[in-house]
Amino acid sequence: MKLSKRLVPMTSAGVLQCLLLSLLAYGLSGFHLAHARTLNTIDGNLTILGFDGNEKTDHSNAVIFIDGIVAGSVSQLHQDPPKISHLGRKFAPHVLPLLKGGTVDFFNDDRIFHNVFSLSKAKTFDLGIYPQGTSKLVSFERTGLIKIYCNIHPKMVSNILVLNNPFFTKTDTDGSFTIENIPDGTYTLRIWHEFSVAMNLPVSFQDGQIVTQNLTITETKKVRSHKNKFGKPYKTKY
Ligand SMILES: [Cu+2]
Repeated sequence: MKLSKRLVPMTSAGVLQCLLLSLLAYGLSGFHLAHARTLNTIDGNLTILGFDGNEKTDHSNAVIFIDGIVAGSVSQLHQDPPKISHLGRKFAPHVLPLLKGGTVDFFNDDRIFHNVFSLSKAKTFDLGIYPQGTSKLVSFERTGLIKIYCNIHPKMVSNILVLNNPFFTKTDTDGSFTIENIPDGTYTLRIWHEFSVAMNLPVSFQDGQIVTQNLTITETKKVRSHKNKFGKPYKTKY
């Protein structure tokens, strides 16, 4: 059968029908675009194995972050700076992931004087010795690991991991983690832990996916003693 190539003049009802179909098509494509922009989530559980290969009871203090996303958000910079407490001769938190350009409030809430210093490449500073109730702010402009120490008490240690984008989190005691609002793309998922070798693996997201990734790392490094701010051994052991 031959198809007619004759043009048929459109009636007003035909024009209306055509308009409705166009609107419907536009609406659908608009929905599709909005859907494509839906952000993604990664969640999962991290298991930490000790030196002996046995599972630890505490799976916290691992930093899980996504490398390769250009930071489009600086919202974190407008929040109150996170605090590092000195209470009971301990820096707390022991691990702090931080967006590049962020500030940390080193707050001495202990009953004794403390010092805060770092000789790390990404940030070298010395806040001097200061008493209870005193705060000192430090900004971190370069990415990397910054080891924080007290020049009086060698056991006071904190680790600040300065990162390029806000897509990071820290594991809870049970090892659970979630990172939300991740744009579509293929990136590198990185896992940092003080006593393990860094782990990297590719991860892809598309159309509002929830990617579940269960991970296992093993402790291979032990606590190392460190020098005081003058590069000399500590005289005290507490
Ligand atoms: Cu101290």
